[in-house]
Amino acid sequence: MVNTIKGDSIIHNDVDYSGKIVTIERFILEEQRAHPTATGTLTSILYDIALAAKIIASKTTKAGLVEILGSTGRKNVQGERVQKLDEFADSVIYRLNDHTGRLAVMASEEHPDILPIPERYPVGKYVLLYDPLDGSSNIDYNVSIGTIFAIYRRKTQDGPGTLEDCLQKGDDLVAAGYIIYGSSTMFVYSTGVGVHGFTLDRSVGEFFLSHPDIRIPAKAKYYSVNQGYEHYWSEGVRRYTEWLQGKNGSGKKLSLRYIGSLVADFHRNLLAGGVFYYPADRKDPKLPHGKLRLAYEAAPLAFLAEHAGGAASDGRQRILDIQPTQLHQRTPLFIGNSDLVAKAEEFIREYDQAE
Ligand code: P6P
Repeated sequence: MVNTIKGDSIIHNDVDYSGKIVTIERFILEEQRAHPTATGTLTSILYDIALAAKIIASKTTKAGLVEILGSTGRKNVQGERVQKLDEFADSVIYRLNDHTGRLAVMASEEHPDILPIPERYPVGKYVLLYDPLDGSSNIDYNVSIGTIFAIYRRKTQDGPGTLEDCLQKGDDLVAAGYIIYGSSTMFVYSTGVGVHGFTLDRSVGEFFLSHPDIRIPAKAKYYSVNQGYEHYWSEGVRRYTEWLQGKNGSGKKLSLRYIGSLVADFHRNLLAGGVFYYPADRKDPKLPHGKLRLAYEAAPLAFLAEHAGGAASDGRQRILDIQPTQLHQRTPLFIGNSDLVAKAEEFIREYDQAE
């Protein structure tokens, strides 16, 4: 498949989109046509997620106005306060997908166990894992937040989907993406053939192709890490950060940008070039592997990073090679420009004890 942008023409999968108003539905359908064996089921799942995104976006842009701010008073499996918008996003995504017959099982950051398809509905051949509203602690401060999703084929043959279906390596992803609810609402996804961004036009309620074939710029501009935890970092991570800052004659000239909302930090680095990292640190003995979750945060974003020409590692191995053993397991994450991710692995290899 050839994806090229020549001058002002946009050609993807040999379809020339120049000058056309390309909705997400049209683009996904064209992509489906490029896969002769495609049945359209994956296409429909992506439509359903795009619809969920429009519904969630309708609330995130008014969060300050409607009674949806603040916390439900409950705590999720991570022990974090569940914000009302979290709960709303979680139920919208589940309810738009539980009856379609396209999924065998789901799993969400907000629920301790897998989410079975109700017995009254048929099961399908795909698995959907999602973080309904990542960065939700930022909701009350009007900071960009996001939804992250990962789609696999089921591994079990039939019947209700199982935990095994949800514990798959990122290398086996068939599609992944995120929605960022910020100054504009964008839907960014990949099915393994390029990474493509769509921007929501609220006036018509449509996502339009705005960022075809996203590639991480070769020259990175930013590094993104919570410097407030510096004293908890390993020697390797500390030296890596100094290298990124241009100390000890590294010659790097990167600016620090850290929003504290994973999707927003990742999105900026994807478009501008940079590296985001949330390393293992010693600030919380209960979180020896850092704060971010593998299944529905690190792995789907790693899939996108790689298909945009970048890389993602836990500091020692490729994120997509990690075989999950628990649904909510956490992982250190270094993600962005390949050379910067490789450099992180180099410092960790040289200065940190192997676990
Ligand atoms: P810290 C938000 O709560 C989140 O899960 C991610 O979106 C974000 O990257 C990270 O936590 C920020 O964590 O410890 O830097 O506040």
